Amino acid sequence: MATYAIGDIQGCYRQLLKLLKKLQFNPHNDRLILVGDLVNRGPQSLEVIRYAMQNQASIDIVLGNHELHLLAVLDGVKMPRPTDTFHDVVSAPDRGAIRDWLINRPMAIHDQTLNFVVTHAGIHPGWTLQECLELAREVEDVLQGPERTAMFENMFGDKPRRWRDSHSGWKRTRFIINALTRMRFLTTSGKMDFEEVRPPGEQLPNLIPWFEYPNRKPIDATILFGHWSALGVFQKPGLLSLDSGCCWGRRLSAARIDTRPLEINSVRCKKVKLPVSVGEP
Ligand SMILES: [Mn+2]
Repeated sequence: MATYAIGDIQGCYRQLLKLLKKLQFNPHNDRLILVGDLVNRGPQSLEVIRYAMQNQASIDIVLGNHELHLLAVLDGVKMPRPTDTFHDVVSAPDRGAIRDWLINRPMAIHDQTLNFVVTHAGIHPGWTLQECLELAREVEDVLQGPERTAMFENMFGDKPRRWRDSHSGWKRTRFIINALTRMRFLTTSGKMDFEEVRPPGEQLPNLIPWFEYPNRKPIDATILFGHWSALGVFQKPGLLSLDSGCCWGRRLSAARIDTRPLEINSVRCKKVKLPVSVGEP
């Protein structure tokens, strides 16, 4: 039995199958963690979701920003954007089952046996592991409860940018969602930034990657995340990022995470044609 993690698939179903074949992934024996953004940008969001649903006994996912956006569209709160390519999900006969499955997926996964924690974008530097898991749970409770649609109505926006334990209401929910699914950099004064997408080293001088933030609270587990295609596959003690820009014509990557050293495998991807041109990411 092996445990693998795969980065942002973004509707690239053929590349997913190619990578699983290369890994010799066996859903009856092995386990697979997907770091979110299974959907959108690529051509086959519906097939990716259905594959994860059909194999949910062996596949765990965390929700990414694109799943939350898709859910907001499925709930009728948001219109699809011109760049969205998940119309196959929106018009699928099983969209209700897909919505019900997605709203019951976690925002964070902590595996104590293998000692890793997974979120789509990372862990805010001001949070301990326990705080991160509790805050993720707060969002999961709203997603699974009667306030879900209201949450989507209040989810979009960049503020507040600074974490306070005292944040309450939708401001609090929005911050947690933004930190778990959209964060890349923070300013030197501790505000999350959502504009800069380039890799560390190319950013504006007042920005610091979340994982390099001074005095970041120690996390006693390896943090697995995606979302940052320009960062690519990136390994440091306690960190593993896996978004290697599949839909941007780069690679779809997997790590075997139950053995050391972590073994990385990947397959090449074609750049997908979007309905309107958009810059990476
Ligand atoms: Mn993302």
